[in-house]
Amino acid sequence: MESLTDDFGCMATPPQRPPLRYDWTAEEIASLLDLPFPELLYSAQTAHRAFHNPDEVQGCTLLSIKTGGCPEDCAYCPQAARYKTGVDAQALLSVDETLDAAATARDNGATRFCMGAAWRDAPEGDEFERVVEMVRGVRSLGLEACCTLGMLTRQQAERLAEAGLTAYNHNLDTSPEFYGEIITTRRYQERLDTLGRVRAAGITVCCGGIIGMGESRTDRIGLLRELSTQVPHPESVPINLLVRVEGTPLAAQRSVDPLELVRMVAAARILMPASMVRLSAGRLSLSDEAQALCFLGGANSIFMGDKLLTTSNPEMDRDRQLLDKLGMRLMNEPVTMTGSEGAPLPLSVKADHG
Ligand code: SAM
Ligand code: DTB
Ligand code: SF4
Repeated sequence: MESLTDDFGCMATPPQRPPLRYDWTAEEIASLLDLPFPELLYSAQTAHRAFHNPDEVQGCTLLSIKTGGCPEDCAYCPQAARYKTGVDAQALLSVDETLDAAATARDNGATRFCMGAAWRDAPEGDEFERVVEMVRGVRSLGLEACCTLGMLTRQQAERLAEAGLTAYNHNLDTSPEFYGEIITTRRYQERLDTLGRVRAAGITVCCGGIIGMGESRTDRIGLLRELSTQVPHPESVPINLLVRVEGTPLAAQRSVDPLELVRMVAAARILMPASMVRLSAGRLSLSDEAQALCFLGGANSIFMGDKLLTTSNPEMDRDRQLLDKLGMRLMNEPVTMTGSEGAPLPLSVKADHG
């Protein structure tokens, strides 16, 4: 890790790494979310600094490789065929189109490239083979490759692993109790089953959720508990703020206080200190100050580029200015996946902690 010496020559020694815990209770998580803000941020910073360089965030770029026309009914999603959201369905992109976008993302400073497809289940046959080629290509560009293709079979997970897939994104989105209010076309257990297959194939897990869908604090606690009691923890935990899209059932949801998002990020950081906590969808509606608080709370990744999958994201220049203003920078190398206790560590931290 680069020296944490400040301008006054004071050495900020990284705090000792706490052992990772997998037995968090709902009561403990509730107490964390209820902490006075200064205490919460102090605890999150302490956890963050033990495992990560607090001045760095990973830049990830998303590409929708297959857009719209999805048969599922996820109430937040602009790509569900049943909602009139103005998203035009688009067939699976070619390998070349995808790799061109990945190369551009890399040139812009991203170290992780995430390919999203609006499928309920990953398909079999030619389309799947094309995705496998994409994964190989993205890896050969020196990027981490992440896919989110819906539910996977064991064989599909193994094929993706062989191709070098770094991570598979499959979100639990919310608590088991609230899930049925948001999605009726699949069960929570089906999500967990796919996550189990991803893990068994040796691919790292990217799993998180969304706030702002009308869920209660108890539901946020339920989601955090599901995530933080997985063994091992998901290596990557995206925290999304609902992007309210006209035509979806959640278009008119009340906006969430950004400080609630900061609390969610900070709690995720404390519960899963070695994981990457990703400040994901919804940044366009956040002030610079709110994003800075999320970074202080332990978020260490953003999506870069003016588009997420189908909705907008801050322009790259705006993010560069934000990081500059904060004296922060993008990680310049991918994150290794072989840290202590099976958790991922940025290469820079690994070098320092052995
Ligand atoms: N079809 C696949 C699936 O559902 O797993 C992959 C694509 S899906 C768009 C990936 C994730 O994006 C969802 O699980 C959800 O967490 C997030 N997402 C989708 N629409 C969103 C929105 N409007 N606001 C915030 N997050 C959203
Ligand atoms: C995640 O948790 N958020 C990203 C990524 N994983 C695939 C997707 C956000 C999508 C936001 C809505 C859209 O742009 O369509
Ligand atoms: Fe389909 Fe995924 Fe959107 Fe749900 S979140 S409607 S599964 S694309």
